[in-house]
Amino acid sequence: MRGEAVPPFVPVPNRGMITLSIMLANIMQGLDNTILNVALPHIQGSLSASLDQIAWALTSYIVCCAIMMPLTGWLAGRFGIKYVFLVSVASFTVASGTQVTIVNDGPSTHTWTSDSGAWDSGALAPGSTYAHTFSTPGTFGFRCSIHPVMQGSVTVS
Ligand SMILES: [Cu+2]
Repeated sequence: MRGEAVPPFVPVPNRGMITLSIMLANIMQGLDNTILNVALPHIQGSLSASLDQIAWALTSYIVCCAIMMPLTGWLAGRFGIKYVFLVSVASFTVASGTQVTIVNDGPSTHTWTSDSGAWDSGALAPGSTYAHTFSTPGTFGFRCSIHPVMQGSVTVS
């Protein structure tokens, strides 16, 4: 580097938007780091898991981070920083899944039952909610098992 001329300043188009997108991706990563710790007791309760069993969720997350950190540098050198960044954000968004929450705001009890048996809310009293996360794209039919006339479908793209 000694003796080389400093390259002239080249203005970067959309510098603000580029900065903002990188900041948002960093915030997303930071949230992802902490959200599992916050959600762990709730996940443990939902799965009726012991402390040893649920600790594996954190252990596997840490192992994945340990694998991906050095790999990111290699991938960025091989494919380019911009491409690796875009693929990372896109795959994170897809892998996060789409959660649908159904609210029974009617006066009678209903169920939200999948036609394929993938989910079943059980009896939903008026005012109660039920959430299901769709991890694969497709169209999923559902019905109310109390009132079989009530049918519908959810399309996940
Ligand atoms: Cu019903």
